[in-house]
Amino acid sequence: MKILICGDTHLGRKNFKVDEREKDFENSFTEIIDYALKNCKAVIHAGDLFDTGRPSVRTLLFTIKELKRLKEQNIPVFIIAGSHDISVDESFLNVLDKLGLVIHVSEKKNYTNFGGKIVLKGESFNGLFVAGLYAKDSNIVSALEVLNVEFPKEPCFKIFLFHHIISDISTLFSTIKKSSLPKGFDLYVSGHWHERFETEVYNKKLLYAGSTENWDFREVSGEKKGFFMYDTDNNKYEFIKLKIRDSEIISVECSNKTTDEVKELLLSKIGEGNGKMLFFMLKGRLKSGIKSTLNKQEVYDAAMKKGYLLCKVYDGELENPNEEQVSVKTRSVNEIEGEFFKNKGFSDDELKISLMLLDLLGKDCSNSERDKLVEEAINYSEAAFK
Ligand SMILES: [Mn+2]
Repeated sequence: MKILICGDTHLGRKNFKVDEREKDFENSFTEIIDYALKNCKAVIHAGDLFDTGRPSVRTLLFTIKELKRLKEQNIPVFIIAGSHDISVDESFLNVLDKLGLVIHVSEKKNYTNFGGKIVLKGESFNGLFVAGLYAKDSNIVSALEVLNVEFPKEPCFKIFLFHHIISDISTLFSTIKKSSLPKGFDLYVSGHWHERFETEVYNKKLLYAGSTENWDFREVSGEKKGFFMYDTDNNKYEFIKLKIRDSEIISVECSNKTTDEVKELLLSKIGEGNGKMLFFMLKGRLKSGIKSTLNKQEVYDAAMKKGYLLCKVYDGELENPNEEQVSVKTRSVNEIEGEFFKNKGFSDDELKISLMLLDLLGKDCSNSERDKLVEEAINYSEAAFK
C-alpha cells in the first residue's frame, strides 16, 4: 500500500508580512492533496497542521474544503497534534476528528494511565495501525519510560507518530533519544524539525519530511520542501519535491562604500522578479554614514516594480565606520553577556542560570518549547542552590 508522509504544513502562516505568503502555505497543502488523491491510500501527518492553536475562520474553511476531497475518496488522514496545533484548551484537530476529516491519534482517549504505566492505544483503518504522541515536551522522557503500546491482534502495518526532535538531529534542540521510542512498529514518522531527515531505529525507517513551505528566513536557504511516498509492501520510499515559491539570496560586500553607493549597488543587482522573494545580505564596513540611513524603502520599491513578491535587506553584519570592532563572529552574544555578569561578581551557577533566563527572553519559540526551557532553568537552580 502506498502512503503519503508529510508534516509541518503550518496552515495560516503568513511570513514576511505579505498576504500572498498565506496562500503559498495553502498551495503546498493543495499540491499534497492533489498528489494523494492520485497516488496513495492514506496520508500520515506528523503535526503542526496549523500555524496556531486558534486558526482563523478563513484557514479553517480552506482546511476543511481540502480534507473533504480526501474524505470523498475514502483516503484517511492520520494526524497528531504538533506544538503549534495546541491551544489553551483542546486542539482544533479534535473538531476535525469529530467531523470525520482526520483521525487524531494523539487524542486523550487513546491514553490510559494506571499503576504508573501509560498505555497508548492507536487507531486502525484499512490495514494500517497508527499510534502517536501529543507534542508535549515536559515529562516526555519519563513518559516514554513507562509507555506501553496496545497493538491490535490482526496483522497490519504499524506506524509510530511523534513531534519531537531526536538527538541524532541536534543535541541542542533535541528532547528525546531515538532509543527511547517504543519498539514493535514498522515505521517511525516525526515532525517539528523543518528539514527533511532520514535515519533508522530498531532497523526500521525513521522519517522527518520537514515543513512544506519556508516557515522563516532561515529555511529559505535550505533544501527544497516536500513529502515522502512510502510503499508499505516493500518499505521503499521517495521524497517528492513541492513547487514552492522561488527565492534569491544575494550576499553584498559593502566595504568602503557610502550608504548611497550601497543603495545604488543593490538597485543594480535587481533583476526580473517573476514573483520571487529577494533577500540582500549586507556585510563589510561602510566608508561613511551610518547603516540606519541606508534607504531600504527605495530598494524595496524598485524590486516590487520589477515583479518580486517582496524584498528584504538584512544589515546585521554591516558595520558602521567608527564602530568599535566587536567581533560578533568570534564572540557569541552569550559570551559577551557572560563576561558582563562575571564582572558583576556572579558565581558560576548564578551565571549559568542568568544566561538561561536571558536566552529564554530572546527566544522565538512555541509555548511548549518555552515551558521546557523554564523547567530546565528551574531544575538547574534547584540543584545548584539546595
Ligand atoms: Mn513546525
